[in-house]
Amino acid sequence: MPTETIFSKIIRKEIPASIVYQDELVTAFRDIHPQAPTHVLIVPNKLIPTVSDVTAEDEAAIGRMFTAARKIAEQEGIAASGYRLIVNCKQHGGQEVYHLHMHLLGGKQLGRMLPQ
Ligand code: DGP
Repeated sequence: MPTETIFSKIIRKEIPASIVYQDELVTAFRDIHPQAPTHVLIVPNKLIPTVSDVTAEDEAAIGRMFTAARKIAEQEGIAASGYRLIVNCKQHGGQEVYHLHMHLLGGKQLGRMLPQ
């Protein structure tokens, strides 16, 4: 069994977070250390540690992460100006929390995707 992270407690509302969207498959909440005016994390309600652990069974939840991203971008007023979606995977990807999540960043002109 994968080990739960703080994100499972946020999904179950056992600890506080600024939840902006939730349905039966995914939960989205504001990042505690925002790197842009809008910085929301979109996570599957099911504990999937990393992209490497995704299976065919998870395709509905993974697809929902994208439709949730579109809705949240509209709610946040950044759909027209654009935004960036990032999924970090394991050590070299810079993943800190081992509960799969998509970063939704926007609200300003973002810099280069990777440092030169
Ligand atoms: P990553 O490096 O891709 O694993 O990003 C993890 C993000 O999770 C990081 O930007 C900070 C955020 N984060 C970590 N702990 C908490 C928390 O307890 N609450 C919230 N809202 N965000 C958190």
